[in-house]
Amino acid sequence: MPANLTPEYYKAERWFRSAGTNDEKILALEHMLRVMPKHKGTDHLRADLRRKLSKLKESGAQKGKAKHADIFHIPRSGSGQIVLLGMPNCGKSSIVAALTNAKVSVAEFPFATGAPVPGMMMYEDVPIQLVDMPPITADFVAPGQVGTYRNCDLIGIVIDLSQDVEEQAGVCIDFLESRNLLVDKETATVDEQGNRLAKEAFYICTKSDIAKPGALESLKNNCGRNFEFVEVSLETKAGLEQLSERFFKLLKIIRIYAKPPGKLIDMTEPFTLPAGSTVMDLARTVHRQLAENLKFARIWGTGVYDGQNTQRNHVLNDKDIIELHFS
Ligand SMILES: Nc1nc2c(ncn2[C@@H]2O[C@H](COP(=O)(O)OP(=O)(O)O)[C@@H](O)[C@H]2O)c(=O)[nH]1
Ligand SMILES: [Mg+2]
Repeated sequence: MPANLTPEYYKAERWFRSAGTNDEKILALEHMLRVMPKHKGTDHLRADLRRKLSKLKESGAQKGKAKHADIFHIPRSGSGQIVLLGMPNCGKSSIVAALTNAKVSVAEFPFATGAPVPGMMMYEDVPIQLVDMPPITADFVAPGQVGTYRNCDLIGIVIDLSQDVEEQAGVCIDFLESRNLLVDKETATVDEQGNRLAKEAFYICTKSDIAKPGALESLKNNCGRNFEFVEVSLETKAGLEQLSERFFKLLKIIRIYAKPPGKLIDMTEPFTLPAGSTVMDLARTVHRQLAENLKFARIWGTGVYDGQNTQRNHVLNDKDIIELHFS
């Protein structure tokens, strides 16, 4: 009986073939099993894929014991991790060089960047980690590279406005879509362990100083996804402040200053929490064990009276100041 496999299945199979790590292969195989049509004609294939999957999971469990270095694994630090994606020479390294003190190589020749390079930038008092990446092209993505994107908080798609923007957006979106890396209605955003798989993305449009006429309009109108975008020039530094601000907004985090009872507020190192977090979420972040003993909290900030007593489920706003009282 014919298997009658769908285009969606073949897409998942391409993802599997290009996967550079066991973890990525497991994700791709699980997706293949999910999208495979269910009928007699696919029984053999299904059994075959299940076998492959359990073998991979076994070998992953064994390997977990031995440490092996994965250059594409960049441990998160700061309040959020943003990883750049783009074709050769689009300006990825220039962005990281302009905003952080990381040692990246900016060059006129392609493939100057061979491995991810993380740097730390500040948006006001919030540390944000920015990761420079090797480029991708329509035909080449370094094996393992997808892992860096899988692990991040936000993807910055870098588009060179002096080149063909539709081609660049096409290559980048195809890379992300074919690996289920983009948040949308159909894509599962978390796996069984609760790890986030799909990400938000946005465009960073570079070289605004030498942009082709109409490049931005063409990106807005002809490139499928309606991502937000920021326009910058690394040459004139125009737009860099807006870019940092956008990073903070798109990470969807808020900062909260803690005021120990009877002491001064620490305005130097805010706690950062996902937007929508409550007083109780903050208590858990400040002190996991004591959180349940939270007696009351006072708040100074948006939409409240100064020093007002507040409920455990009160939703916090960016820059609120909170005094937690534990019993
Ligand atoms: N005129 C202009 N040149 C830029 C800009 N951004 C990057 N470049 C140049 O473009 C080339 C490639 O930049 P690079 O950051 O190495 O690109 P990457 O391959 O994406 O990391 C370098 O020669 C940069 O100086 C920009 O905004 N304006
Ligand atoms: Mg580079």
